[in-house]
Amino acid sequence: KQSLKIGLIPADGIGREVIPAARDAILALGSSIPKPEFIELLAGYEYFTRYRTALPDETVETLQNECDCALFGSVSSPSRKVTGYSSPIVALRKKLDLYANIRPVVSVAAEKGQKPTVDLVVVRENTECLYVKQETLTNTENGKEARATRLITERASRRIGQMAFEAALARQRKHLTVIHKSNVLSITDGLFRETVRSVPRLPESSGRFDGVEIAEQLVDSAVYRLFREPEIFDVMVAPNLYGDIISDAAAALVGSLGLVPSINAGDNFVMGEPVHGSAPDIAGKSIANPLASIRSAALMLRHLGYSDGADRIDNAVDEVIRRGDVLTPDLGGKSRTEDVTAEVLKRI
Ligand code: NAD
Ligand code: K
Ligand code: MN
Repeated sequence: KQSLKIGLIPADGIGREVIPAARDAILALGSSIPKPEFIELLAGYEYFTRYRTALPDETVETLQNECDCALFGSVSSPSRKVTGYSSPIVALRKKLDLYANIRPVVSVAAEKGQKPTVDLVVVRENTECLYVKQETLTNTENGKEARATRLITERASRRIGQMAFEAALARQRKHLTVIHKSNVLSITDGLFRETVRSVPRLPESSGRFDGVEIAEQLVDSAVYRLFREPEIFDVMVAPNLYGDIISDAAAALVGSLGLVPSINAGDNFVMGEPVHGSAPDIAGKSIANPLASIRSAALMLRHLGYSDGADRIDNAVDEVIRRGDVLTPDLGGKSRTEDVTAEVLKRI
């Protein structure tokens, strides 16, 4: 391959401050990957306030027709209902069929070579559950009544299950925990649980997952155990909403949301994205932690098979965290976004 075409969608808030850091980390790899070509693309709430759409067709079409992969920053989705607005990241995941959201949460060991205490991967289903966003509001004699559809399909549960088993197989412990609440939601979560558990018995699995140990945990007690004994988890697979919540919770264990990367992955496309949102409380101050985005670039490259480049970025990030003298305020430091980025770049 001659070049790697990478769509950049910074979107809103700190997304615009951290996506340039991810771009620069990729550029710093030089000739160890195909020559990167970046294509800036628009989306987000601010774009919506001007043009009445949060995701222009041109952005989707360019991603589909021209890009090999992409990096997404973060979007500011308002908590109240805004007529005509719909989250562009939720839409992109569906439009590009990026059905898996893979979120490694790893603490950095104090010394090189030491084992991290938290070392897990959340594999989150990325297209359905409550995020199908089918909500209704009706007036009843007892006041308003709001309802939401929660969709769980066998197809989506099977393919996220397959992705999770693959993720577990690739790791040293080969341990997979299925997260659900089927003691209460026996039909929806029951289908998720059953379908994921049956993946090793599918004909196409042909025994390849025999070495993966499978466990399960109700979502509430999973969060409890995550805080008390995070080392018991290796790969966790969950429906969309639980996976979203668990990964933010796990981020607290490693010190900051500003450290946790993800990829949105499908069979034909991958999009790196920091787990955090647009952080309006710190946006515009140049103190956002760029490391989650830089790690997302590495994760994206690893998914595409450029593991040497990914290792170089990850090692540089780990070293900056381990040294601890140039960090953003979320990690107790006093440095600015661009200083942390520069520290990483000179180590790549
Ligand atoms: P958030 O992730 O934006 O912020 C939560 C807290 O973590 C804040 O205190 C913030 O300052 C801090 N934080 C997050 N990222 C950081 C970083 N890189 N460096 C330092 N500190 C960081 O979550 P929120 O405040 O609940 O949501 C804010 C907005 O982001 C909302 O509009 C929400 O809809 C949106 N959001 C978008 C995405 C996405 O783009 N995929 C994900 C989550 C939230
Ligand atoms: K994000
Ligand atoms: Mn989230």
